Amino acid sequence: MFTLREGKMEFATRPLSENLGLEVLDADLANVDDEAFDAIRAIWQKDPLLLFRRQNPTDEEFLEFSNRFGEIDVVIGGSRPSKRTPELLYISNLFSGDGNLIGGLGNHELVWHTDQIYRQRPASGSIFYGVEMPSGVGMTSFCNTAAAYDALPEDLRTRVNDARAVCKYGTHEPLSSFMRKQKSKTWHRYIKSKKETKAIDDRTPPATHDMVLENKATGQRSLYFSPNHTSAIEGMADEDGQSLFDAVIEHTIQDKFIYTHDWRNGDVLLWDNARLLHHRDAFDNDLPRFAKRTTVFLDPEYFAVPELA
Ligand SMILES: O=C(O)CCC(=O)C(=O)O
Ligand SMILES: [Fe+2]
Repeated sequence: MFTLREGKMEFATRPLSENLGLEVLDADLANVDDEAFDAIRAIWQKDPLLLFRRQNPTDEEFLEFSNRFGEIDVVIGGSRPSKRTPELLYISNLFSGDGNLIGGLGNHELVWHTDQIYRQRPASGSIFYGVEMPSGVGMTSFCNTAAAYDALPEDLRTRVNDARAVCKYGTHEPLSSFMRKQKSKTWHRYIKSKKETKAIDDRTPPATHDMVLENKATGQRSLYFSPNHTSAIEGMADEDGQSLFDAVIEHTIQDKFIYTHDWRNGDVLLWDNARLLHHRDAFDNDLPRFAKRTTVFLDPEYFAVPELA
């Protein structure tokens, strides 16, 4: 049960792993008042990944909860917003009666990435409600880039501190040598029409971001990058940029910074893209999987926020 300490509401939590993640106990996201919200935001400030189990919010309740953190963005990449409510992204491999997929991202592997980094002013909080989720497959892993920043060797830290990455949605020319070998894993292969590919490219012009973010409230620093959406390091020749970027990726994506989530129906995960990378395994397309996601502009008074306006 939640408790009151010094007059303030607090939720009990338990760690999801040694590396990151907290499960918040006894919270009902359909019924969050100001006090409960303050308590949840304080926990999210401490840990980049929060899990709430056994949730069942209506769309209105889910949007209302998300909106407490800040304005909800309408995602403009290749994913599919719900037709009725564009702030709600459907992530699914299910088809509707008209033969179209009801959501985006299908059943394929999603390589390590951060959401929205390809926008100049990214909404950095992702709130993901797993409605119908197969267990043991299609698992989603998270990598703690705040812990990775703290563990940087001195020389790499100095090099990355001043670096700015040029980000382009699912770039055709990824900087990372790992991604260069995996070019077929970008979104391009899933979109058959040239017209749609061009439309996505046109509405996602390049953006440039500091590779190190700082939370002004807590002083915590984190690495901010996305292997699949980065095409260059500003002001650096391709070879030098690639050697820096590859070194940062190799340092960051290590088991000691990673938690892998095995989904259950009704799980809601809050992840902060300013402090996490994430990855999803492929899964058998016969298994139905359906989730709803919002993407929110987190408040810079409490969170590290890329590219403050
Ligand atoms: O399907 C998942 O588990 C994660 C999908 C994803 O990368 C996202 O919603 O940003
Ligand atoms: Fe994602």
